[in-house]
Amino acid sequence: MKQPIRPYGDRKDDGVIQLSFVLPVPASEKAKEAAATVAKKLGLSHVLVACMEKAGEDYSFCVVYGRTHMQLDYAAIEVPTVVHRKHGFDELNEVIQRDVGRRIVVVGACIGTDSHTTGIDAIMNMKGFAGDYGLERYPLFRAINLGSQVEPAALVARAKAENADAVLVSKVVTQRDVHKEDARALLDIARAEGIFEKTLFLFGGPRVDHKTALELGFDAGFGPGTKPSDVANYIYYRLLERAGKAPPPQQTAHGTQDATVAGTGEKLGDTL
Ligand code: B12
Repeated sequence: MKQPIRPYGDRKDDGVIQLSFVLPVPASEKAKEAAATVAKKLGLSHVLVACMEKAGEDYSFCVVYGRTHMQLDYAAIEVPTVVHRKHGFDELNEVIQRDVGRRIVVVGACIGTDSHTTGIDAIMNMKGFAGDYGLERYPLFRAINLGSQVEPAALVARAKAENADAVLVSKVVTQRDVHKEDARALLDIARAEGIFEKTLFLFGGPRVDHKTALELGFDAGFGPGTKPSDVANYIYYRLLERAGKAPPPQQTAHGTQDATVAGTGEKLGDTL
């Protein structure tokens, strides 16, 4: 069934949207008219330049309101998401012991020239993120965090040497799509080194989503708000899948949480 929607600002379906952008000219009445023209050329009506500020010597930053008649069918939008059942900390360790029978080895890094380690640290370091323990804290994970500015070849080499189950790749800087370039290079090296097929490749960062990661050739993508337990559970279930084992029974001593979409906390019920 169709579900038509339209953006709105004041009253539902009024079509009002807000744009902000920079023009490479000093702030002035003429620059305001140029900003309004940009909005009109984008197809907006009832255009209002709500604010224009100096942004450096020869630049202006502006906020513009306008109306669009565009409408879209929300029901027709399909987005792949990482879905998995979610076990609590103790229970996950128990089921890994029971079903995998050894520690799961993960090797991660922030690759290329990127020095933003907080994302990969949030997932891997003992302390974790948002009250959720990192992978180092799980007795049934062996988490090797190589830190920042790691060349893709070095990450692949370490993963190969450790016989890693999963490689965790983080990229924060995305200017000129460098995140995609580095990510593709890493997978090419993994293929050449013969570890691509047998290893899980997870891609994460503020501008990464599951769809992008799949398009690049990764097994999954994780964006802002991802918790280490999302990643731990995802890896466990994918390893079970790859081993051809059925998902384990739903309940154990500690109880089983509902499945969630990684990073959103959205409940999905028993999907696995
Ligand atoms: C802190 C910070 C820095 C610190 C980093 C310190 C460190 N040790 O990490 C320092 C000062 C070094 C820094 C430097 C630079 N920075 Co900086 N930095 C930031 C800042 C303020 C916060 C980033 C952060 O810590 N986020 C918190 C973490 C927890 O969030 P996260 O990375 O999204 O991680 C989560 C998820 O994405 C996911 N995740 C992430 N990775 C992975 C991996 C896997 C496998 C999985 C499963 C999940 C996962 O899980 C995490 C937890 O939920 C941002 C702006 C902002 N407010 O976001 C700019 C920002 C990222 N920096 C930016 C820039 C441009 C730079 C510099 C290039 C600036 C310069 N000209 O020198 C340099 C780059 C240096 C380099 N070589 O990389 C830009 C990037 C723009 C872009 N899109 O490319 C930003 C967005 C600022 C901006 N608005 O311009 N920066």
